[in-house]
Amino acid sequence: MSNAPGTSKFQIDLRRHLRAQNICDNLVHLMCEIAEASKYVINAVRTGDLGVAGTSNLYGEEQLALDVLSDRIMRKRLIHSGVVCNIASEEMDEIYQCQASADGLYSVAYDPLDGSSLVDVNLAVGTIVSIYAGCDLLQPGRNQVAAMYILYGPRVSLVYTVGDGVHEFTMNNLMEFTLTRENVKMAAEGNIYAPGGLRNKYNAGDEKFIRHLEEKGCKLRYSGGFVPDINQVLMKGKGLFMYPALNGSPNGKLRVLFELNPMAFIIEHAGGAASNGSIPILDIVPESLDQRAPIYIGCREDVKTATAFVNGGKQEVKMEGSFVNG
Ligand code: AFP
Repeated sequence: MSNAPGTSKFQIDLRRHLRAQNICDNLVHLMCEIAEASKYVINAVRTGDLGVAGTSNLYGEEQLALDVLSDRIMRKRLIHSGVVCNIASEEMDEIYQCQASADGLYSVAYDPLDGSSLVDVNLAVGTIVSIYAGCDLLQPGRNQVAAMYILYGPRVSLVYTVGDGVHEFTMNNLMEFTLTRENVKMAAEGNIYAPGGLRNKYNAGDEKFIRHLEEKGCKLRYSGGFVPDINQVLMKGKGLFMYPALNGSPNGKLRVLFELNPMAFIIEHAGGAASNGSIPILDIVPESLDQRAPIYIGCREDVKTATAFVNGGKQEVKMEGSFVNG
């Protein structure tokens, strides 16, 4: 991408960068609208009510006022964008139809405020968005045309891919998103790991994998927020996030449509991998809006090792550092 005279690469705003991608104007418009909506979510996070909403979501989880407000902000923006056919939200029980025709339109699945229960202890949270062409939202994640997340941390950053590289933008003092990293790439193997869920509910293979990582000297880095934890693995380029199947929860906790597919699309386009322990996340054919799956996501060699342990292909490392073939 060439820079306009007098501008450095890092003064490129989101709209200009999107226009340089090989995508249609409607998708540029949609992604810019989502970025605009995030500015109102930021305000809600920083000043909004931290109480409960008195309602529950499609998983039966109690909704916070922030969940409902953030969802309303995102939904209103998507409806008025004029380029959306169907909407699915982690905070809504069913698909919301904006328009019946599919020509030139997109469907969006989003988690408006992932990690909302962390806001009251001032930890980072985020918005996660998955975009498909047409009206069908129950497609394999590999069919996404775009995925993005906005991370509300010490700095507000936005990361997107439309299938040609992964790019990071940071919000400046004028609340504009300007390019800060282009074509982010992950190393083959990492040195940090983020283990979700209760360890006393881990299966044997996952426990052995964790011990393997500790034997390697990997550091545990886990905040309880999917967006900051994935962002750390991606931006450091060296790590793995996992939320495995647990005893009593064979599909783990995280949601395929709203969390796993968009993050897997981004991580794969940065050279990483994402698996449910058997197949790539992006090859899962979703059967319902609320479908969950175990996930191992990050450096491709680490994901490969995790799936080997999970499927009994490797045992724990002997003291001298060689695997006991089991
Ligand atoms: P909330 O959105 O209910 O706060 O849950 C956040 C989350 O879905 C995801 O952001 C984290 O990775 C995961 O839960 C953490 O779950 P555990 O607290 O069970 O580790």
